Amino acid sequence: MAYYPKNIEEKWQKKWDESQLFKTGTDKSKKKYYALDMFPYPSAAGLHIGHPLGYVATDIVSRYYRMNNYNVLHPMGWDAFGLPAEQHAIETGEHPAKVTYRCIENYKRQLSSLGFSFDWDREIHTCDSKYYKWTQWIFSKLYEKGLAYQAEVYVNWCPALKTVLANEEIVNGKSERGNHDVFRVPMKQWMLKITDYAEKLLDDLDTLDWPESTKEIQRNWIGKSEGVLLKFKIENLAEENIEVFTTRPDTIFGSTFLVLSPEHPLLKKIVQPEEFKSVENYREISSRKTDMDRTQLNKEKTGVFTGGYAINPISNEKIPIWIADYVLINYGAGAIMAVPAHDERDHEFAIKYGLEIQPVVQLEKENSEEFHDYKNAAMTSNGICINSEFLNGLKTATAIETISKYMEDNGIGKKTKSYKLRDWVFSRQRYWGEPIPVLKDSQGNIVRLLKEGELPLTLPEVVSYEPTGDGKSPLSAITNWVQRKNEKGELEFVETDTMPGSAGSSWYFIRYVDPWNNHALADYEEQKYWLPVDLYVGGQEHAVGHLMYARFWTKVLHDVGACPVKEPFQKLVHQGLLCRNGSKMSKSKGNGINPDEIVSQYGADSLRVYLMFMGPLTQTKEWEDNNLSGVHRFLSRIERHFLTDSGESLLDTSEPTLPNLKILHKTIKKVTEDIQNLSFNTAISQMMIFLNTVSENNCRSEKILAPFLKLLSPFAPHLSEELWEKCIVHNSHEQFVSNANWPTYSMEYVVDNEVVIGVQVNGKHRGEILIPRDADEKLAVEESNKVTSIVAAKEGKVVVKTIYVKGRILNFVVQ
Ligand code: ANZ
Repeated sequence: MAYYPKNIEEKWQKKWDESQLFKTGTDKSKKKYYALDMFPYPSAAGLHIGHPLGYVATDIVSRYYRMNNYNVLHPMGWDAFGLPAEQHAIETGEHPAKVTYRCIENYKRQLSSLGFSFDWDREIHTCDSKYYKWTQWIFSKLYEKGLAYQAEVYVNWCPALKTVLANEEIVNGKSERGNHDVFRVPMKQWMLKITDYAEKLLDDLDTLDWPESTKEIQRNWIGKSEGVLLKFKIENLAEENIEVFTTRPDTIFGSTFLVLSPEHPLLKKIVQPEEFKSVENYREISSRKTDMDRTQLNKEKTGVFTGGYAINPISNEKIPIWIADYVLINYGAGAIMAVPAHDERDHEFAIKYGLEIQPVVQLEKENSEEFHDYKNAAMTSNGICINSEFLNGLKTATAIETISKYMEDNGIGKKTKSYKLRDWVFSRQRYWGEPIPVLKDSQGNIVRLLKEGELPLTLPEVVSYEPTGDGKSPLSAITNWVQRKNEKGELEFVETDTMPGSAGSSWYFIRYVDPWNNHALADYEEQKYWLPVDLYVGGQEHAVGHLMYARFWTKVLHDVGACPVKEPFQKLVHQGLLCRNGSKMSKSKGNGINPDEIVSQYGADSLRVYLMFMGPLTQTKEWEDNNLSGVHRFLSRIERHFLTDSGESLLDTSEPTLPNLKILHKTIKKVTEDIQNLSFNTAISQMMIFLNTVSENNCRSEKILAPFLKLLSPFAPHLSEELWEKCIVHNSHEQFVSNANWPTYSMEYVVDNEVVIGVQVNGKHRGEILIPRDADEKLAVEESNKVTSIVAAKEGKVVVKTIYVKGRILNFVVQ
């Protein structure tokens, strides 16, 4: 009888379900463990093989902690709002909810077939109004705290999709979906002031057990710079100043022109009539470029002269004002003092347009090769000021300090911090998202937010899912939903923008703690017990977006007293990429793997063990069909070690022998530690060694093999459960191996007390002895006297010297 998993896997999934084995524990005197996967967006394509890679890992950990008597929270749910379902609705007319729930059903079937120990009683759908009531509530808290506001901002407008896109939704300047053109246009949007939390988001990274590379990505995304905000007077425009942000105020004497971003608000006043046309033309061209395109260092710099001049506030020299799209409106002050001698971009720009270049920093070491390459001076940030009047001779750091103070004292500049982090554009002109709970008057002014008792503000039915041509959400066409009469009989208008996809996923980990609460987003005491998440597993592609937003919301909720923790995810792990034939698996490349096929051919346990055996969880790994069969054979061999061909138990109740006890205890130790370190591949290797050893020793002792099944069960839960039932359960008070107690090891079997060492006579190997590792020379010699080959080699000779190295060797020098 070959190992045929299909029947036993379905049988155990049903039994676990019926006996509610994985229901989250409620006895708060126990320790807790919260193991979380990034919940999926249920796409029509179904589960990708990359999903179970992370899910198996958290499932093993969850099962391990359950068996160690922890309360384990291991939930699953759905990131269910989003563009694909809506696009489908536009194309087919089918309600996005319908297609979403159909996809969810398929995902759930697929996940269940893999034997995951999720507590399905806590399943969350972000598109369920019972859930998004609280997403809306959080929005109102953000609003009350001044963290949600409306502003005209430059957004990525995609005319073909008739919607605003997030930066993440744009690839190479085109919409990720459909590859359409994207333009930068100003539009009134809801914004969340994540920048208010920049400092906290930066500082608290140090407290997290996250991959260093992800923390670094977040640090760069927040992009803190310290510098000076400096005012330049404008010629013939006394009432205005141009502000620039610079991190190198020490180079002020080398600033030979100013550059404004093409979107700069003062541009209208500065530009001279003869330059109108070229400026307008240039603005139009740069509006098509994304920030990414504009800031790439290797892109050729372009720009135009405005006709206007500014006055350098320190040297009082008159310098021309240009516009160029390498200067971003959203960073610093949206304008720069160009220092072409020392800034690479400014240098390229000055060369191209024939602008003056004035070196003001020199390298410290005159003899160094780079000395004459003045461009390098400032970039290495350890030069000496030249051509800079009272700064001459000062080292860069001191010069920055001196001139900053001078600027502050003279009211020209102000020390400041600047962040690359931008406020979060929080509105979309789409149907399939959380309605923003705001009432406006006929002029579009905000009247008030809906109160908690008025939430949820649910989505109405619409006739068309298409955004209106002027960029409004399809909700704006539903007059009887949009218009309401207040007590005074006046008309009020419901906001028609909806929230972006990342809203619901920014707090779902809190809801799992208490998912059916109607009075709060989750009970505070429950949160105190369960949060933060102990282990969060998901892809590194979320290093900024989701992982930054979730941290931000958690901090805000903490500050309004709704959440006890400041950080949501204590430990974060990214599973590695799965490749096949050398490239990342994907549907479009045709090298994908459908988990359903693997499950029906090899079984879920084989897939689970194989995914973990491929290599370290976090590394990129290559899919090999042969190795999958190898893992399947390993599980078959386990089955045959326990059962006869007709499925009878082969185990006996004999007392275990020492070698079998040793391999068992070593295996318990290794598997235990490896699970704690998420080193699943090495845990599996050890279980393979175990199987080889007990097979060679023909060991069928229940006392050895029952604990082994416990170790195996987080990895291959179905097979373990089946063998437990057939071979162990009649002798055990533990009905399911899945919630049996995790085995413990004792050091006496783990440490190898005895060693075999070679014995030489005059340097020649003559035999071996088995002695305690720390045996003294006397005992070693005594033992060697019992070995005839050694005794024979010494026969009739005199031992002149005995050399003994503990645990290594015994050598007799004889004459
Ligand atoms: C003069 C200067 C001289 C600068 C020099 C650099 C080197 P980080 O460190 O990334 O914050 N800058 C300021 N605002 C900008 C904007 N909106 N778009 C593009 N560039 C901008 O960079 C700060 C530096 O980037 C600032 O310091 C400014 O150029 C430029 F040898 O001022 B610097």
